Amino acid sequence: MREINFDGLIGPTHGYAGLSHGNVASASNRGRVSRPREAALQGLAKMRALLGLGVPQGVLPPHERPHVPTLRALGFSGAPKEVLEWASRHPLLLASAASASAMWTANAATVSPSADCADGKVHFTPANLSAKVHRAIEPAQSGRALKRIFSSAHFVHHAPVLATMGDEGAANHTRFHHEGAGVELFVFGRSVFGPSSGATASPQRFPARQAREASEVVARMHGLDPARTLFLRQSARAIDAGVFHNDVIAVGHEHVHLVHEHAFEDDDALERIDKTCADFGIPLETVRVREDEVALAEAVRSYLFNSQLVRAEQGLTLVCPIECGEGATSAFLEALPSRSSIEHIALLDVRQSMRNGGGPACLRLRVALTEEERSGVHAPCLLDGEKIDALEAWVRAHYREELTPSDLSDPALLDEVYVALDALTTLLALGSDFYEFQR
Ligand code: SUG
Repeated sequence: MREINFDGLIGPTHGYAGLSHGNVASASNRGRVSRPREAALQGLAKMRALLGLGVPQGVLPPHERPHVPTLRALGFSGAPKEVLEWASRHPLLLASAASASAMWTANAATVSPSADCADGKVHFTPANLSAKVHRAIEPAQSGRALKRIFSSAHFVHHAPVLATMGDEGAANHTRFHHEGAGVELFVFGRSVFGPSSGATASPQRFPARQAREASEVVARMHGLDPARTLFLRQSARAIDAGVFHNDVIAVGHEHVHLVHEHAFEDDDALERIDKTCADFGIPLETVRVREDEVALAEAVRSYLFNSQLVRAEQGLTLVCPIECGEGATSAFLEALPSRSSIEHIALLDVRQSMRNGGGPACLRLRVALTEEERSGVHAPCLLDGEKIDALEAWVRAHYREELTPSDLSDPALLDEVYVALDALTTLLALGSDFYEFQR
């Protein structure tokens, strides 16, 4: 079994609208001029770097934005140009319908590898992302893309969980494994039926997005073994510090768990993970990061825990955002290889995405597949150097250098996006009915 990272290709309307209350970077960069071309090229450079490390890489296409059907559903009627003009008088709604947030594919779905699922198939559940208006419009297109790319009999696709049960996908899901079946950890911040028993605190400053009940639905749908599945509550303190997903405060892969001491609400959380892994022969190595090494605020600044932990040709490697090269995080990383089985540290520049609170790990969806399952994946979405060259040329041909909030109602932008996405469906052989505007 081999893990493939499916990165979201950053879309042409990448911008900073401050849409994610609780996400410190999103709020603090609101209104800033964005650089869509640079953003997409940074994303592609990350994919190339991962390939260079010997890690297989796939791509998920951006969504159609501004999404005119959403604007119509919000009451803005008329021809597309009139819709944009009317919506421009409601900037937050227009920005929501134009957001390129589908780039953060760690939120596209939860994926369970076949080894963990009762029927021996790979299971996908698109996240409903119901906590934020701009993200709640993603699940339909994400589900369509996943079905198109993973379409053989090896794959099972579920509907998103009921929207009142907030589900943010793989960003709150970690899998530990050694050989064969793994242990799957789901992290939630709230319960839809009120505070869950044993909870000592609720966040005061920022909302919790993930509902425990949603994680439980996903685990049942995927046919996971309850003995190998854990549901743990994220700490209110972390959420209030700006940790809006668990992947902002912990990262796990194979038998290694890099985790902040304040990630979980319950004191025995790490012990429970350890014990469950031990029960199934997984020799878990927990790297518990203390507050006095990397404070929560520093973790949110540097995005240390939003690094990708990957099995590279050179050994276990932590692929970090370039912001980790400064401050207390930098000192911590220098010493990390001497205290863990993480052998190498790589720093990558994804600053355009980082300014929206999206680090390297947010930009990818992990899909672990056997050789046979991999042969059932839509091959044009699996990358090699040549395909990345072609995608870079596509970005250079179609993306604007800069984008301001007022550009979102420019009818020319809509035309540019349609031309670009039409060309992309050819490049990735996704068919001529992949996007709604094509139908
Ligand atoms: O949902 N930011 C995203 C960042 C998602 C990060 N994903 C993971 N942690 N896996 C979010 O908060 C900001 C968009 C804006 O403000 O324009 C935004 O949606």
